[in-house]
Amino acid sequence: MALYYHEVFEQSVRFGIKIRKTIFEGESEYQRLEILDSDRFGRMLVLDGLFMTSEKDEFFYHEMLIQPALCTVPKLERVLVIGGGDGGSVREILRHPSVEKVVMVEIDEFVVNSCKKYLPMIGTAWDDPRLDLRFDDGIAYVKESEDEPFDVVIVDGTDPVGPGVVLFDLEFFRGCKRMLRPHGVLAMQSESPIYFEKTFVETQHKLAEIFETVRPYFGPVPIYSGGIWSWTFASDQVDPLELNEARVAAITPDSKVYNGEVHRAAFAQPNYIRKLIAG
Ligand code: SPD
Repeated sequence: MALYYHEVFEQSVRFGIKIRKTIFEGESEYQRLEILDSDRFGRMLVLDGLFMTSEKDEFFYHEMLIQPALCTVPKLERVLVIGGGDGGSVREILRHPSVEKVVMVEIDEFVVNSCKKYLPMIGTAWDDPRLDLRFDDGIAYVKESEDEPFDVVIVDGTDPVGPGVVLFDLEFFRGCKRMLRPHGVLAMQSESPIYFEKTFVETQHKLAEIFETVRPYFGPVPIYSGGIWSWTFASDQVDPLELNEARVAAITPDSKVYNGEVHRAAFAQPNYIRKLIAG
């Protein structure tokens, strides 16, 4: 008999993926973690019953979270990642040779250790000497850290439920901005505009209170239901459509999704999204 794992959204939508077996399950003080093996997507990470990433589709998410910011920021040396426990984001960042240092602040060591063990095909850059991995509270870090500011801040968090809610707070966004150099760019995952419409819209509005330019961008992520996923780009000085063509050309041959055309297309806004944001 086929066995499906269902992500249930507000008791109105069920999205199911056929599972071969559970490889590992456990619980930290923050969340419940499962590593599943599926027919279609290979190994998958599930946190608190929500699909996070998978071996076969992770590039849709990680390339699009990282590359638009890194291919537009004028100077690219220091990058901060909040969250990102599976390692896909730091892998994408460390593809750029100009990056000198990546500070990754992940609250849950159990997620990183489990992903290192069971999803090594996603986090392939854990041993890169440019990575400074810290197990700490990202909210406190951006509020209090005395570290040198960054060229790019990436927020690779979970959905806005339980502990993930604070990653969508204005105060957190102010902290992220505090950690950015004046020419810096913030890029974050900003949820499904269909299922998390309120979070998506409020995120645009909150960021617009503190950044000159705020632009959502879109793409598919097959294991996230709703058809399209959103990320958001925010900066005081950088236009998201002014690409650093040399960086784009350098990473395009080894990217599965990202190239200059995909970048530009991702920033196109359907009319219903424009209306949502305009209120
Ligand atoms: N619906 C899931 C949204 C989770 C976004 N973050 C995933 C983490 C992958 N690094």
